[in-house]
Amino acid sequence: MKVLFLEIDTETNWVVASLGPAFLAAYLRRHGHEAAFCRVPMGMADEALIAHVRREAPGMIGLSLTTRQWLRARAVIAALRAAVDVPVVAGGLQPTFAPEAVLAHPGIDYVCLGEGEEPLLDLADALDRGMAPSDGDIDNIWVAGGRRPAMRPPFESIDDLPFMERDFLDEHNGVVHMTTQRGCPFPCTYCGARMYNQLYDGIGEFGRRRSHQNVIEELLRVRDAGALNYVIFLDDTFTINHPWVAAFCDIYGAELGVPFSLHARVETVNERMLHRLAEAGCHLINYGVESGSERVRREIMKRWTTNERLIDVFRWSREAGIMTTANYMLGLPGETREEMQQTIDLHHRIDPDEFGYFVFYPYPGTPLFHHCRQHGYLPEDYLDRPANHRESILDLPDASKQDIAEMYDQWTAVRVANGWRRFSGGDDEAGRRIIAEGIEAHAASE
Ligand code: B12
Ligand code: SF4
Repeated sequence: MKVLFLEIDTETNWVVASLGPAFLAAYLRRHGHEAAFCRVPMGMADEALIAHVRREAPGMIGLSLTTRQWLRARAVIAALRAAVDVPVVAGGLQPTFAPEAVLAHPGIDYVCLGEGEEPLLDLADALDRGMAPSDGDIDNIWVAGGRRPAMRPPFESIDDLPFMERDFLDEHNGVVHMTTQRGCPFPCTYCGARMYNQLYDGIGEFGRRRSHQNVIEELLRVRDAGALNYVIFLDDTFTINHPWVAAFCDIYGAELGVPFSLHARVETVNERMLHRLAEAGCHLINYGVESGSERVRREIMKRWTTNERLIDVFRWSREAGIMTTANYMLGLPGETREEMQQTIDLHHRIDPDEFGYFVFYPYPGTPLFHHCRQHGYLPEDYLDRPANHRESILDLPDASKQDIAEMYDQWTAVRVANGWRRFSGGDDEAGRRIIAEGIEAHAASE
């Protein structure tokens, strides 16, 4: 059977690398099925998508959904299903942690809970045999109108999974995406990803890592097939296992040595590791800073690191020759306006090369989602509102929507000043021009 995966874009100016579907497609192809990919960019007319789906004539549509994608996805699927009769299965974070809401939507026939390789294969096999599965037939697959299915354990050795299908990943100029692990051991209360641990609690260990050989083999294969110029490691926390990272640095440095970036938590790195990573080719590390208030991090987010540690790690990274990105959040329940200001103050002290700032949105399944529901901070119709990171969806007692919007604007001002400083090289005229061009390009893309 042919499974057509749709990637529902929610942004005009950047595209998402469809890692989940790239894994699923590889698994389906290994087992004799066909897999195709279709990006649904903003502005794509329903008629164009319908025509494309008719041409592809899939036996099933696969949707991979984060929370942000859900609102647009359900409209797209409604239009598609009105015209084409093809079963639709949805998987990923939103279907896994808000399955009832997703299945309540006409047009979605099945939801896959958690890891999708084996359940999707079972579903494709069943449909191929002409058997529409019903309640309880396939573990992890929740049939519309049925009951929550049993869960199978996570795939035991992720080395046994086939490598991602690169035609799903929108890669150009030898810049490639990689994952070396699944799962993150930390307990951050806002994090959608860490909820997989809970989903598999008592069923199997979700945290797994690939062997070095397996990772290097995939990269060598990419290099042999074309170009390999830069590797983006998208693991939640690349640096959690020091012996693994040390051996990786040796092997990667010797066999590949092309520059790479990764995500890390400051608690999981030290000066020595940063130097080893730099020698192996590490060019950029994305760190989650999240808040400048130790109280907010400790009491609200369950992140216990100190501001001093954050400042040290950014300095050590710079000294090792690694560029840094810091990510921040604002507008969490219980955070005051003063504490949001402390985040901007800390930003100036750690002085990263680049940064991102996001208004908090409570993702389904997370402790902060339940907290917001219990306290009435989240509006009843939250599923019908966009899940973006520019304005707050919450009605909070400690900071108003206006407070959060003003703090967001302050971040934007920091961004403009930062861009000016970085790109103008001190030349004011050049800085003004770059910012004007940037604003124009951004306006054109909205
Ligand atoms: C890499 C990454 C990105 C990349 C690429 C995203 C992508 N879709 O691949 C980039 C940088 C572009 C990105 C951007 C953003 N991201 Co991001 N990202 C991640 C990250 C770190 C890893 C994703 C990954 O590697 N997955 C690996 C694959 C194998 O796992 P998977 O996607 O879960 O897929 C498996 C199963 O879910 C299932 N499955 C998935 N799809 C389907 C479909 C079908 C049909 C079936 C049957 C099964 C199935 O099977 C797959 C294989 O087992 C996750 C954290 C995480 N660990 O999930 C955050 C995460 C997904 N991102 C998140 C967020 C918030 C964002 C942004 C909104 C950030 C921002 N503020 O701008 C944007 C917007 C993305 C969007 N359009 O929604 C949140 C989402 C929370 C939520 N509930 O929606 C996460 C969970 C981070 C977090 N800590 O909370 N992100
Ligand atoms: S460290 Fe990152 S991926 Fe891990 S639980 Fe915290 S936010 Fe999630």
